[in-house]
Amino acid sequence: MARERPVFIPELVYFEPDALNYPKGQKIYEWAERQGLPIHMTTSHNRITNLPGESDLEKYRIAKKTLVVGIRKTLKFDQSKPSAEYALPIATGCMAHCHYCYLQTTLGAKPYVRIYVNIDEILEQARQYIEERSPEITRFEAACTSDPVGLEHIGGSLKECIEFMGQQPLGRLRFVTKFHHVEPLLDAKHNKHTRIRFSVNANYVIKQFEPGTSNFYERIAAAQKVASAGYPLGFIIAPIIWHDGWEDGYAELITNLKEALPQEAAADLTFELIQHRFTKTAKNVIRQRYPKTKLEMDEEKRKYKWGRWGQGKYVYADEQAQVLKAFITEQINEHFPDARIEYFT
Ligand code: 0TT
Ligand code: SF4
Repeated sequence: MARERPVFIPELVYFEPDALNYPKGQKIYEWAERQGLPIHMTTSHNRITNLPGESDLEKYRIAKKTLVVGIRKTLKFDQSKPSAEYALPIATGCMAHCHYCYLQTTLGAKPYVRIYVNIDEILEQARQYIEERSPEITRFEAACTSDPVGLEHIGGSLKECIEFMGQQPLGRLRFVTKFHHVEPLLDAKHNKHTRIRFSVNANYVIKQFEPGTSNFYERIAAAQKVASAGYPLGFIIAPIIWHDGWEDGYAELITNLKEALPQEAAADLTFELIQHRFTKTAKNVIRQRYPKTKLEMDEEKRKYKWGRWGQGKYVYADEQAQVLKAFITEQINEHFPDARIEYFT
Protein backbone atom coordinates (compact mmCIF):
# COMPACT_ATOMS: atom_id res chain seq x y z
CA MET A 1 0.00 0.00 0.00
CA ALA A 2 1.37 3.41 -0.96
CA ARG A 3 2.18 5.96 1.71
CA GLU A 4 -0.69 8.23 2.72
CA ARG A 5 -0.72 11.60 0.97
CA PRO A 6 0.45 14.11 3.57
CA VAL A 7 -1.28 17.47 4.04
CA PHE A 8 0.08 20.34 1.99
CA ILE A 9 2.85 22.34 3.65
CA PRO A 10 3.99 25.28 1.51
CA GLU A 11 7.66 26.11 1.17
CA LEU A 12 7.21 29.86 1.14
CA VAL A 13 4.52 32.07 2.66
CA TYR A 14 3.65 35.67 1.76
CA PHE A 15 1.32 37.93 3.68
CA GLU A 16 -0.37 41.06 2.41
CA PRO A 17 -0.05 43.45 5.38
CA ASP A 18 -3.81 43.96 5.85
CA ALA A 19 -4.26 40.22 6.16
CA LEU A 20 -2.81 40.38 9.65
CA ASN A 21 -5.73 42.58 10.77
CA TYR A 22 -8.04 39.58 10.43
CA PRO A 23 -8.20 36.68 12.91
CA LYS A 24 -7.73 34.18 10.09
CA GLY A 25 -4.61 36.06 8.95
CA GLN A 26 -3.19 35.93 12.46
CA LYS A 27 -4.04 32.28 12.80
CA ILE A 28 -2.28 31.36 9.55
CA TYR A 29 0.72 33.49 10.52
CA GLU A 30 1.10 31.58 13.77
CA TRP A 31 0.67 28.30 11.94
CA ALA A 32 3.42 29.23 9.45
CA GLU A 33 5.72 30.21 12.30
CA ARG A 34 5.11 26.92 14.08
CA GLN A 35 5.94 25.09 10.87
CA GLY A 36 9.17 27.07 10.65
CA LEU A 37 8.33 28.35 7.16
CA PRO A 38 10.04 31.35 5.58
CA ILE A 39 7.54 34.23 5.89
CA HIS A 40 7.60 37.37 3.72
CA MET A 41 5.46 40.45 3.60
CA THR A 42 4.27 41.80 0.27
CA THR A 43 2.26 44.95 -0.43
CA SER A 44 0.12 43.03 -2.88
CA HIS A 45 0.13 39.58 -4.40
CA ASN A 46 0.53 41.28 -7.78
CA ARG A 47 3.97 42.38 -6.65
CA ILE A 48 5.29 38.87 -6.14
CA THR A 49 7.54 39.00 -9.15
CA ASN A 50 10.68 37.72 -7.48
CA LEU A 51 9.67 34.14 -6.84
CA PRO A 52 12.78 31.98 -6.99
CA GLY A 53 13.43 29.71 -9.94
CA GLU A 54 15.59 29.86 -13.05
CA SER A 55 13.22 28.82 -15.80
CA ASP A 56 9.49 29.44 -16.25
CA LEU A 57 8.91 25.80 -15.44
CA GLU A 58 10.85 26.02 -12.20
CA LYS A 59 9.02 29.22 -11.25
CA TYR A 60 5.73 27.45 -11.88
CA ARG A 61 6.66 24.52 -9.69
CA ILE A 62 7.77 26.82 -6.88
CA ALA A 63 4.64 28.96 -7.20
CA LYS A 64 2.54 25.84 -6.62
CA LYS A 65 4.32 25.44 -3.27
CA THR A 66 3.87 29.10 -2.35
CA LEU A 67 1.05 30.31 -0.15
CA VAL A 68 -0.17 33.91 -0.34
CA VAL A 69 -2.45 35.08 2.43
CA GLY A 70 -4.54 38.07 1.46
CA ILE A 71 -7.87 39.78 1.16
CA ARG A 72 -10.55 39.14 -1.43
CA LYS A 73 -11.26 42.58 -2.83
CA THR A 74 -13.80 41.84 -5.58
CA LEU A 75 -16.92 40.69 -3.86
CA LYS A 76 -18.84 40.20 -7.06
CA PHE A 77 -19.14 36.42 -7.34
CA ASP A 78 -18.63 34.66 -10.67
CA GLN A 79 -21.28 32.39 -12.10
CA SER A 80 -20.72 28.67 -11.74
CA LYS A 81 -22.94 26.95 -14.27
CA PRO A 82 -23.82 24.08 -14.31
CA SER A 83 -22.86 23.10 -10.78
CA ALA A 84 -24.25 26.10 -8.86
CA GLU A 85 -25.50 29.65 -9.18
CA TYR A 86 -22.36 31.29 -7.81
CA ALA A 87 -18.70 30.58 -7.24
CA LEU A 88 -17.78 31.17 -3.60
CA PRO A 89 -14.30 32.72 -3.56
CA ILE A 90 -12.43 31.47 -0.50
CA ALA A 91 -9.17 30.44 -2.13
CA THR A 92 -7.50 30.30 -5.54
CA GLY A 93 -4.77 28.06 -6.84
CA CYS A 94 -3.90 24.48 -5.97
CA MET A 95 -0.79 22.55 -5.00
CA ALA A 96 -1.62 19.50 -7.10
CA HIS A 97 -0.39 18.97 -10.65
CA CYS A 98 -3.28 17.64 -12.72
CA HIS A 99 -2.16 18.01 -16.31
CA TYR A 100 -5.60 18.94 -17.60
CA CYS A 101 -6.44 21.49 -14.86
CA TYR A 102 -8.15 24.64 -16.15
CA LEU A 103 -6.51 26.75 -13.44
CA GLN A 104 -3.32 26.64 -15.49
CA THR A 105 -4.86 29.07 -17.89
CA THR A 106 -7.53 30.80 -15.79
CA LEU A 107 -5.00 31.83 -13.14
CA GLY A 108 -2.56 32.99 -15.80
CA ALA A 109 0.73 34.11 -14.35
CA LYS A 110 -0.40 33.63 -10.74
CA PRO A 111 -0.42 29.91 -10.07
CA TYR A 112 0.43 30.28 -6.39
CA VAL A 113 -2.05 29.25 -3.71
CA ARG A 114 -4.04 32.10 -2.20
CA ILE A 115 -6.24 31.99 0.88
CA TYR A 116 -8.56 34.91 1.59
CA VAL A 117 -8.86 35.92 5.23
CA ASN A 118 -11.90 38.25 5.01
CA ILE A 119 -14.29 35.33 5.20
CA ASP A 120 -16.94 37.31 7.11
CA GLU A 121 -17.21 39.83 4.26
CA ILE A 122 -17.36 37.02 1.72
CA LEU A 123 -20.15 35.25 3.61
CA GLU A 124 -22.02 38.52 4.09
CA GLN A 125 -21.97 38.90 0.32
CA ALA A 126 -23.27 35.35 -0.03
CA ARG A 127 -26.09 36.24 2.32
CA GLN A 128 -27.06 39.10 0.00
CA TYR A 129 -27.06 36.86 -3.05
CA ILE A 130 -29.31 34.42 -1.20
CA GLU A 131 -31.68 37.21 -0.28
CA GLU A 132 -31.86 38.48 -3.87
CA ARG A 133 -33.01 35.09 -5.13
CA SER A 134 -35.38 34.30 -2.28
CA PRO A 135 -37.62 32.26 -2.26
CA GLU A 136 -35.47 30.24 -4.67
CA ILE A 137 -32.58 28.24 -3.26
CA THR A 138 -29.12 29.58 -4.08
CA ARG A 139 -26.18 27.20 -4.46
CA PHE A 140 -22.55 28.19 -4.02
CA GLU A 141 -19.62 26.25 -5.44
CA ALA A 142 -16.47 26.60 -3.33
CA ALA A 143 -14.16 24.63 -5.62
CA CYS A 144 -14.21 26.66 -8.84
CA THR A 145 -10.73 28.06 -8.50
CA SER A 146 -9.06 25.81 -5.94
CA ASP A 147 -9.31 22.54 -4.03
CA PRO A 148 -10.34 23.93 -0.65
CA VAL A 149 -10.32 20.59 1.21
CA GLY A 150 -6.57 20.40 0.61
CA LEU A 151 -6.16 23.79 2.32
CA GLU A 152 -8.53 23.32 5.24
CA HIS A 153 -5.80 22.50 7.77
CA ILE A 154 -4.27 25.92 7.06
CA GLY A 155 -7.20 28.32 6.89
CA GLY A 156 -10.23 26.47 8.24
CA SER A 157 -12.52 28.42 5.88
CA LEU A 158 -14.60 25.53 4.62
CA LYS A 159 -15.87 24.65 8.05
CA GLU A 160 -16.98 28.26 8.56
CA CYS A 161 -18.76 28.27 5.19
CA ILE A 162 -20.41 24.92 5.97
CA GLU A 163 -21.72 26.14 9.30
CA PHE A 164 -22.86 29.44 7.79
CA MET A 165 -24.85 27.64 5.08
CA GLY A 166 -26.23 25.25 7.67
CA GLN A 167 -28.08 28.23 9.09
CA GLN A 168 -29.35 29.54 5.75
CA PRO A 169 -32.75 28.11 4.92
CA LEU A 170 -32.22 29.08 1.25
CA GLY A 171 -28.46 28.65 0.95
CA ARG A 172 -26.56 25.55 -0.17
CA LEU A 173 -22.86 24.89 -0.40
CA ARG A 174 -21.01 22.38 -2.53
CA PHE A 175 -17.41 21.69 -3.34
CA VAL A 176 -15.38 18.98 -4.99
CA THR A 177 -12.02 17.58 -4.02
CA LYS A 178 -9.24 15.17 -4.90
CA PHE A 179 -7.91 15.22 -1.36
CA HIS A 180 -8.91 13.00 1.54
CA HIS A 181 -8.16 15.43 4.38
CA VAL A 182 -11.77 15.78 5.53
CA GLU A 183 -11.16 15.26 9.25
CA PRO A 184 -11.67 18.94 10.22
CA LEU A 185 -15.08 18.95 8.52
CA LEU A 186 -16.61 15.91 10.17
CA ASP A 187 -17.98 17.66 13.25
CA ALA A 188 -19.24 20.78 11.43
CA LYS A 189 -22.91 21.67 11.94
CA HIS A 190 -23.81 21.26 8.28
CA ASN A 191 -27.55 20.71 8.59
CA LYS A 192 -27.31 18.76 5.31
CA HIS A 193 -26.91 22.05 3.40
CA THR A 194 -23.48 21.11 2.05
CA ARG A 195 -22.87 18.49 -0.59
CA ILE A 196 -19.32 17.16 -0.59
CA ARG A 197 -18.24 15.60 -3.86
CA PHE A 198 -15.15 13.61 -4.65
CA SER A 199 -13.58 13.72 -8.04
CA VAL A 200 -13.01 10.16 -9.27
CA ASN A 201 -11.88 8.67 -12.52
CA ALA A 202 -10.72 5.60 -14.40
CA ASN A 203 -7.48 4.26 -13.01
CA TYR A 204 -5.59 5.27 -16.15
CA VAL A 205 -6.62 8.91 -15.79
CA ILE A 206 -5.71 9.13 -12.10
CA LYS A 207 -2.35 7.44 -12.66
CA GLN A 208 -1.37 9.39 -15.76
CA PHE A 209 -2.70 12.86 -15.12
CA GLU A 210 -3.26 13.57 -11.43
CA PRO A 211 0.10 13.80 -9.65
CA GLY A 212 0.03 15.47 -6.26
CA THR A 213 -3.50 14.35 -5.30
CA SER A 214 -4.79 11.71 -2.88
CA ASN A 215 -5.21 8.31 -4.50
CA PHE A 216 -8.55 6.70 -5.38
CA TYR A 217 -8.80 4.64 -2.20
CA GLU A 218 -7.97 7.59 0.02
CA ARG A 219 -10.75 9.57 -1.67
CA ILE A 220 -13.26 6.75 -1.23
CA ALA A 221 -12.38 6.30 2.44
CA ALA A 222 -12.95 10.04 2.89
CA ALA A 223 -16.28 9.77 1.05
CA GLN A 224 -17.37 7.12 3.53
CA LYS A 225 -16.42 9.38 6.42
CA VAL A 226 -18.38 12.39 5.21
CA ALA A 227 -21.38 10.20 4.41
CA SER A 228 -21.24 8.78 7.95
CA ALA A 229 -21.14 12.36 9.23
CA GLY A 230 -24.48 12.87 7.49
CA TYR A 231 -23.35 15.01 4.56
CA PRO A 232 -25.06 14.63 1.21
CA LEU A 233 -22.43 12.95 -0.99
CA GLY A 234 -21.54 13.17 -4.65
CA PHE A 235 -19.02 12.03 -7.22
CA ILE A 236 -17.74 14.05 -10.11
CA ILE A 237 -16.34 11.97 -12.91
CA ALA A 238 -14.07 14.49 -14.57
CA PRO A 239 -12.47 14.80 -16.90
CA ILE A 240 -13.93 11.86 -18.78
CA ILE A 241 -11.18 10.86 -21.17
CA TRP A 242 -11.43 8.62 -24.18
CA HIS A 243 -8.46 6.25 -23.91
CA ASP A 244 -7.60 2.67 -24.89
CA GLY A 245 -9.76 0.46 -22.71
CA TRP A 246 -11.94 3.35 -21.46
CA GLU A 247 -15.03 1.17 -21.23
CA ASP A 248 -13.34 -1.24 -18.86
CA GLY A 249 -11.78 1.66 -17.01
CA TYR A 250 -15.05 3.45 -16.33
CA ALA A 251 -16.99 0.23 -15.68
CA GLU A 252 -14.36 -0.74 -13.13
CA LEU A 253 -14.57 2.70 -11.55
CA ILE A 254 -18.31 2.34 -10.94
CA THR A 255 -18.02 -1.20 -9.58
CA ASN A 256 -15.16 -0.13 -7.30
CA LEU A 257 -17.32 2.69 -5.97
CA LYS A 258 -20.17 0.28 -5.44
CA GLU A 259 -18.00 -2.19 -3.56
CA ALA A 260 -16.33 0.41 -1.38
CA LEU A 261 -19.38 2.41 -0.37
CA PRO A 262 -21.65 1.33 2.44
CA GLN A 263 -25.34 1.15 1.57
CA GLU A 264 -26.30 4.22 3.61
CA ALA A 265 -23.79 6.41 1.74
CA ALA A 266 -25.80 5.81 -1.41
CA ALA A 267 -28.99 7.18 0.15
CA ASP A 268 -28.56 10.72 -1.19
CA LEU A 269 -25.98 10.38 -3.92
CA THR A 270 -25.32 12.50 -7.00
CA PHE A 271 -23.05 12.17 -10.01
CA GLU A 272 -21.75 14.92 -12.29
CA LEU A 273 -20.16 13.97 -15.59
CA ILE A 274 -17.72 16.31 -17.32
CA GLN A 275 -15.99 15.35 -20.54
CA HIS A 276 -12.42 16.51 -21.14
CA ARG A 277 -12.05 19.85 -22.85
CA PHE A 278 -9.14 22.17 -23.63
CA THR A 279 -8.53 25.55 -25.17
CA LYS A 280 -5.71 26.37 -27.59
CA THR A 281 -4.00 28.40 -24.88
CA ALA A 282 -4.32 25.53 -22.41
CA LYS A 283 -2.74 23.14 -24.86
CA ASN A 284 0.34 25.33 -25.20
CA VAL A 285 0.68 25.87 -21.47
CA ILE A 286 0.22 22.17 -20.70
CA ARG A 287 2.86 21.21 -23.27
CA GLN A 288 5.37 23.52 -21.60
CA ARG A 289 4.59 22.51 -18.05
CA TYR A 290 4.13 18.78 -18.56
CA PRO A 291 6.17 18.11 -21.69
CA LYS A 292 5.87 14.33 -21.39
CA THR A 293 2.12 14.27 -20.85
CA LYS A 294 0.08 11.62 -22.61
CA LEU A 295 -2.96 13.91 -22.58
CA GLU A 296 -4.53 13.82 -26.03
CA MET A 297 -5.18 17.36 -27.29
CA ASP A 298 -5.64 16.95 -31.01
CA GLU A 299 -7.93 19.69 -32.37
CA GLU A 300 -8.54 17.61 -35.49
CA LYS A 301 -10.25 14.92 -33.49
CA ARG A 302 -12.41 17.33 -31.51
CA LYS A 303 -15.41 19.54 -31.86
CA TYR A 304 -14.98 23.27 -31.39
CA LYS A 305 -17.45 24.81 -29.00
CA TRP A 306 -17.72 28.59 -29.01
CA GLY A 307 -17.13 30.20 -25.63
CA ARG A 308 -19.33 32.82 -24.07
CA TRP A 309 -16.39 35.05 -23.24
CA GLY A 310 -14.08 34.81 -26.20
CA GLN A 311 -11.97 31.71 -26.45
CA GLY A 312 -13.84 28.56 -27.30
CA LYS A 313 -12.90 25.06 -26.27
CA TYR A 314 -12.40 21.68 -27.84
CA VAL A 315 -14.68 18.90 -26.61
CA TYR A 316 -15.28 15.41 -28.04
CA ALA A 317 -17.24 15.14 -31.27
CA ASP A 318 -20.98 14.74 -30.61
CA GLU A 319 -21.06 11.06 -31.47
CA GLN A 320 -18.13 10.25 -29.20
CA ALA A 321 -19.51 12.38 -26.34
CA GLN A 322 -22.84 10.57 -26.65
CA VAL A 323 -21.17 7.18 -26.44
CA LEU A 324 -19.25 8.21 -23.31
CA LYS A 325 -22.34 9.67 -21.72
CA ALA A 326 -24.56 6.69 -22.52
CA PHE A 327 -22.06 4.11 -21.31
CA ILE A 328 -21.26 5.79 -18.01
CA THR A 329 -24.91 6.65 -17.36
CA GLU A 330 -25.83 3.03 -17.87
CA GLN A 331 -23.14 1.85 -15.46
CA ILE A 332 -24.31 4.31 -12.81
CA ASN A 333 -27.97 3.39 -13.25
CA GLU A 334 -27.14 -0.27 -12.96
CA HIS A 335 -25.05 -0.02 -9.80
CA PHE A 336 -26.60 3.02 -8.14
CA PRO A 337 -30.26 2.97 -9.19
CA ASP A 338 -31.21 5.63 -6.62
CA ALA A 339 -28.46 8.08 -7.48
CA ARG A 340 -29.17 11.20 -9.49
CA ILE A 341 -27.02 12.22 -12.46
CA GLU A 342 -27.08 16.00 -12.34
CA TYR A 343 -25.57 16.75 -15.74
CA PHE A 344 -23.20 15.68 -18.47
CA THR A 345 -21.26 18.57 -19.93
O1 0TT B 1 -12.83 22.90 -17.66
C1 0TT B 1 -13.50 22.59 -16.51
C2 0TT B 1 -14.96 22.57 -16.69
O2 0TT B 1 -15.50 21.94 -15.59
C3 0TT B 1 -15.57 23.94 -16.80
O3 0TT B 1 -16.36 23.97 -17.96
C4 0TT B 1 -16.49 24.01 -15.59
C5 0TT B 1 -16.70 22.57 -15.29
N1 0TT B 1 -17.09 22.26 -13.95
C6 0TT B 1 -16.15 22.47 -12.87
C7 0TT B 1 -18.32 21.72 -13.80
O4 0TT B 1 -19.03 21.52 -14.76
N2 0TT B 1 -18.75 21.39 -12.54
C8 0TT B 1 -18.05 21.68 -11.44
O5 0TT B 1 -18.50 21.38 -10.35
C9 0TT B 1 -16.72 22.43 -11.50
C10 0TT B 1 -15.72 21.75 -10.57
C11 0TT B 1 -16.96 23.82 -10.94
C12 0TT B 1 -17.20 24.90 -11.94
C13 0TT B 1 -16.20 25.76 -12.26
C14 0TT B 1 -18.47 25.07 -12.54
O6 0TT B 1 -19.40 24.31 -12.33
N3 0TT B 1 -18.65 26.09 -13.40
C15 0TT B 1 -17.64 26.95 -13.70
O7 0TT B 1 -17.86 27.88 -14.45
N4 0TT B 1 -16.41 26.74 -13.10
C16 0TT B 1 -15.24 27.58 -13.31
O8 0TT B 1 -15.39 28.68 -12.43
C17 0TT B 1 -14.95 28.03 -14.62
C18 0TT B 1 -14.44 29.45 -14.38
O9 0TT B 1 -13.07 29.46 -14.56
C19 0TT B 1 -14.74 29.79 -12.93
C20 0TT B 1 -15.61 30.98 -12.71
O10 0TT B 1 -16.84 30.88 -13.31
FE1 SF4 C 1 -6.58 21.50 -10.60
FE2 SF4 C 1 -8.26 20.14 -9.01
FE3 SF4 C 1 -5.99 19.01 -9.85
FE4 SF4 C 1 -5.90 20.99 -8.10
S1 SF4 C 1 -6.79 18.96 -7.75
S2 SF4 C 1 -4.57 20.75 -9.90
S3 SF4 C 1 -7.60 22.27 -8.79
S4 SF4 C 1 -7.72 19.66 -11.14
